[in-house]
Amino acid sequence: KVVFTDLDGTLLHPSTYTYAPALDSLRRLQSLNIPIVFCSSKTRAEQIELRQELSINDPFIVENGSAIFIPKDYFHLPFSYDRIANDYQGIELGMGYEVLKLKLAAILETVRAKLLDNVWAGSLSVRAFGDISVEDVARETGLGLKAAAAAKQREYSETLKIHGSRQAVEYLLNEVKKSGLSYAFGGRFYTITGGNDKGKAVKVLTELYKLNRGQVYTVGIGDSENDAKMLAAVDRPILVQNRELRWAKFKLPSLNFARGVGPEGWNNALASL
Ligand code: 2M8
Ligand code: MG
Ligand code: MG
Repeated sequence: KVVFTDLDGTLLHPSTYTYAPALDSLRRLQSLNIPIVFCSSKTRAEQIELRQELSINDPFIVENGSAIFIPKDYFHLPFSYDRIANDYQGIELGMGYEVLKLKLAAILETVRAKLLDNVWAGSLSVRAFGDISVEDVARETGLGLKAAAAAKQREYSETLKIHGSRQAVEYLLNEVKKSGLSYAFGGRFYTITGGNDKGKAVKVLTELYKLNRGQVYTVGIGDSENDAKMLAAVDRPILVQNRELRWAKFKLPSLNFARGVGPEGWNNALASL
């Protein structure tokens, strides 16, 4: 078995970011040597911090499927890796941050011009984590300053806080898609990437597990819309409850619904597995 897990709102509580309620199941999986693969919008810096805290040594997927990092000597790779970062071999599926930012700036310029010209548009405000201070990211997210600084270390994606009329927001998101970029809603913010998604990264990593370890049974666990493609790519997809005690709306056959918000749902779902 391999467990692919989202972080915010799933292994981590949607408002407090605690993983404490999940620890029983997490330790049990570790004692059974079942890999726990993070698959989140979070950056490499954020995920490395959490992996160290939890003594997790498996590969991880960053920035919404933008790149996979694999500890050296964990796998035999049938192709060469794209980069080495810390002690990890990185496979890059997404667009680099600099190029992405240029594209995004061009899109925002077009959108702003269009909105100025149109009475239907209403208001629009867009704030990018890359452009605001550590203090502002901390305020927006509820993260501490150190964690907020790690969230700002983006390599392949930008997090946007978007406010505005429905028409304006839809227009912006549509322009993002038209430009060949992708967006995913993670509960509070939008993550913009260069056309990649969590599903593709999970598929690549699953193939590597099969190649190196034979048959694998994959479990995926998430809480929101941006987990849809990850959940569609696994054998056993599970949704935990969000902060409103509801399950995100999904069109996916054979989905499993865990009772409990975030890490509590995580603990329940993986205990019964
Ligand atoms: C952003 O990610 C969340 C979901 O994972 C979102 O999109 O709503 C990212 O910026 C991430 O790096 C950051 O840690 C998180 C903080 O809530 O927000
Ligand atoms: Mg989430
Ligand atoms: Mg996430």
